Amino acid sequence: MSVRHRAFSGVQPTGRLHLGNYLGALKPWVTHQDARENIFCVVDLHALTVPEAVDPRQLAAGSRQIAALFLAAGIDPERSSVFIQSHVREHSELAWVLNCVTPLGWLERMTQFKAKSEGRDSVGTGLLDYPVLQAADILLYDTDVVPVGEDQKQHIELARDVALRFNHLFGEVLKPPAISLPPVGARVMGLDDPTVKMSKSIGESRPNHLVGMLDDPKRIRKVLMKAVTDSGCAYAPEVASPGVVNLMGILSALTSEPVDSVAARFEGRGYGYLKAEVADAVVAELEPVQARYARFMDDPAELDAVLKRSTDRVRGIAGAT
Ligand code: AQP
Repeated sequence: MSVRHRAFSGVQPTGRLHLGNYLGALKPWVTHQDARENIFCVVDLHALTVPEAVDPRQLAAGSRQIAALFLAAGIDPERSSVFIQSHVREHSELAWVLNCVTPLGWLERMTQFKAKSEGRDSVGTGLLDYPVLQAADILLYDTDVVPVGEDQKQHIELARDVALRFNHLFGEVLKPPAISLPPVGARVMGLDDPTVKMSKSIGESRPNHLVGMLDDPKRIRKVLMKAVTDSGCAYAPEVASPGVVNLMGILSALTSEPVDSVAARFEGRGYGYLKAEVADAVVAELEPVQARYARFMDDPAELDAVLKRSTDRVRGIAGAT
């Protein structure tokens, strides 16, 4: 009998989930759901690392909403575990143990820490320590593979290094994990500025930056039709501008049509045609997700039951570690 690889991944309950979160994480989780044993976590403790962005009255409700979105996206709770990080205390406990073996210099080098701490008067220790808590999340479950977007590559490499260092000091205890990136959609760029990653925090102040997973079709179409491109009409991926490459990547990730084929099909036509087709594909993909989300939110008892079953299941693994 073949042993199935175990996958672990998480999403922070901060802001509204967007197309980048969906194509970089949720959709690939669903695609590979049968091939792996899956543990998916709403990482609410990670959200505390930027405390000024957290409304304590909203955190629990926001975490449930993200869990409902996992399910609405197609995660089947019979085949995959879906739970909230702070409900399993071993995440914090292992993070402390791992803190004690992680050199400070490793954390100071993390590009996400540098970007998120830049220009701030005061930075909480939690922001620096974020990747160690993430390593604990992963290593707690003997994870083989971590399906994430490209922005998480450095953090997953750090989790590997922490596991290897721990094992070097104390013997073979922790399994060094591998990263799994989707072939397209691993880095969805901002629609108003395709040189930066689509990001929840930027989306809060710039309305045309992102498409939210729960946005209505009218808004989705409006934002995509306004997406920044260029004044030409070049589609070949090696010469197309970043905005066009981004739109073709979104279409390819949604329809599985290779980017080269998308480029060939649109050659000689204006970008408006590409934008309209991307908008149709995004609406067609998200409408059923939104309908299922509404059903989960209408049935809090069912959502609670799913979360409890998963929490009980993963606690067994976490406790053993
Ligand atoms: N633009 C993206 N393209 C592809 N994948 C992405 N992910 C995030 N942005 C993109 C992936 O989504 C998963 C959840 O990540 P998270 O909850 O940690 O979200 P985040 O990285 O905090 O998301 P943002 O939007 O980038 O938030 P801020 O603005 O707070 O930094 C991960 O697998 C991530 O790779």
